[in-house]
Amino acid sequence: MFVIGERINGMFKAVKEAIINKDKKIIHEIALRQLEGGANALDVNVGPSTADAVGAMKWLVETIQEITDVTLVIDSPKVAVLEAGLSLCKKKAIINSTTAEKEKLDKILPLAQKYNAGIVGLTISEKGIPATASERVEIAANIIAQAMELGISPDDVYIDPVVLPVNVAQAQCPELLYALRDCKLICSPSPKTVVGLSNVSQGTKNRELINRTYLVMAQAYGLDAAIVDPTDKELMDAMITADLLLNKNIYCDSYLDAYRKSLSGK
Ligand code: THG
Repeated sequence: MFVIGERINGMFKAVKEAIINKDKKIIHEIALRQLEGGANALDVNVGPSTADAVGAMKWLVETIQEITDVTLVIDSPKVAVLEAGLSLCKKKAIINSTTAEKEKLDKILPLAQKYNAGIVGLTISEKGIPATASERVEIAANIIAQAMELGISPDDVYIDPVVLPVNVAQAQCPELLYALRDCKLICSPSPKTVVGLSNVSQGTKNRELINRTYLVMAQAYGLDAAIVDPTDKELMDAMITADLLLNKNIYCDSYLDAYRKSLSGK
């Protein structure tokens, strides 16, 4: 599983304050804690209420790159903020995200091409988020077709079927799993799949339990990458164990330690 750390997000109070006060130390700490927990990449999102979102994104990307060269996932609904982040990334980045809405695809796919970046495609059309797996797959196929027209390879596209909170959209939880499975059949090479896991438990009790149970289920449906909290040790243990049972790591009694050691060796 490709683990994308979710914690550098202005929706969290500590990050919001760090952006306002230009406090690099806080951002460095949050980045390092996620990498120690097992993150393979870091999501970077300035949050919904930042005044100068372009300036904040530039500051976050530069600050993070002072201490790590890990892959950055530049997360914003605004094209100008995405480009500000991408232009500073030293390593191949991932754009998070476009929808299948024409206006967004027309602006964001050329950015992926220009910066040779991966791109997350949300299965959202002009009509919003669909209710069924098959509609999600149809929207995903649209995004991939448009990307391929620009010469972007399907395996640089991460389809995100959009996790919704179980307390408001319970029937969507299994539909998302079927979409993860069926998106793989759209083309060869297949697109990758990704989810923003923590959405599922927003506003619920038992958040951690719901998160880790759903992550393991999604892994069984073929999920490739997930935006998660890598500092949640029980979540990471469940994730590593699910990969073991899917025959993605070799079994030994100390497989949890072995997995973590293999990460720190990278
Ligand atoms: N898909 C893609 N990108 C995404 C999402 C997605 N990026 C953002 C988000 N969803 C994934 N990241 C988070 C980060 C935090 C939370 C959920 C998803 C979260 N935050 C607490 C809450 O809302 O209750 C905030 C608590 C606090 O304020 O301290 O749950 O789906 N491609």
